[in-house]
Amino acid sequence: MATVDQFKILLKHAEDLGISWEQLNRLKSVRAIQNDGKKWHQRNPKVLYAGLVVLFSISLPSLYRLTDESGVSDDLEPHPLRDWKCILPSAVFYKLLRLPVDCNACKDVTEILYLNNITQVKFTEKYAHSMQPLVVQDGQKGWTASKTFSYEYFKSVYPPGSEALAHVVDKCQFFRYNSNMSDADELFTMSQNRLEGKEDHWYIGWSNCEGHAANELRKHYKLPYFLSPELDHSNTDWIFMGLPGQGASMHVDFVPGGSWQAQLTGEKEWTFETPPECYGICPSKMMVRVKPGEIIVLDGNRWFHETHILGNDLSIVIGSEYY
Ligand SMILES: O=C(O)CCC(=O)C(=O)O
Ligand SMILES: [Fe+2]
Repeated sequence: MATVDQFKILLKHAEDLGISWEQLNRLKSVRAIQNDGKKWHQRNPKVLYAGLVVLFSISLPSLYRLTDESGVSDDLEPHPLRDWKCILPSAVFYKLLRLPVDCNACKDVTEILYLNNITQVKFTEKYAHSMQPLVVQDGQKGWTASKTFSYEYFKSVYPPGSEALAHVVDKCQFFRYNSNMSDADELFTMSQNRLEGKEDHWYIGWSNCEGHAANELRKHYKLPYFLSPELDHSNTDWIFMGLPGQGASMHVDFVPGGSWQAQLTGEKEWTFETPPECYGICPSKMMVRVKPGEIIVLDGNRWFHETHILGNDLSIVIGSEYY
């Protein structure tokens, strides 16, 4: 077999004889020698690229499990996907990595539908897995949450210095959005002025991954009546709370299914934007104002969405996922 140096000398002779590099390159034997001289990654760039993509897709979720997944204790079982809702850095990666939406799923959606008295069968068959966003106006029938949940109530469920609060701070997810607030500890020790909107704006969300507090909260709400128990696989619920003004900025979720969110106090405006691959096929933008007593149902994995709190009241919602 020729060494690299011998090969170079051969090339030089060929050049002296007026044989061009292109002509030489057409010879199979020359291409084989060139290939022999290359490192494995130079010879197989496509395999290398595919491997990197697979590795990245596998390791990204694992990274998030290590750093962000709620450790769940007591009666709440951990679920690898459950607690990924709207994780901001992941949302940025997910925007790049998400699978393209099949635009047939949104081509017939023209507006957000208002429904009342919808049966579990109809909801499951017609809407549960669709891209049609809904507002179920009688969704909180029989709940006491809208009368009970307030900033003070949550503070009493997670009193400063309590184990419940420590657990939430250490193990549950906390989304600060644009608020300068690092965890639930800070949420419940903010000044009265900030609480009342006389200082910096605040809007946050957290997952109720701590069993005892979750059980206390659940005395006041239940699985929305239109959701069949077969769709109820998530033990973790989410609370989003904050002042009138900006809520969550535009993002897509990375959760196992559709989401429901019950508006307990205040009014929240949702803006939906079509995934870019469906521009011109699906509605580019839809907006809806959700009022206390209503439940919005949406597929946040496929619609880009953002929220704003309108009116004068503190917005408090409870929600979860179904699949
Ligand atoms: O309630 C909000 O402000 C945002 C919630 C959200 O993005 C979601 O439920 O996916
Ligand atoms: Fe979201």
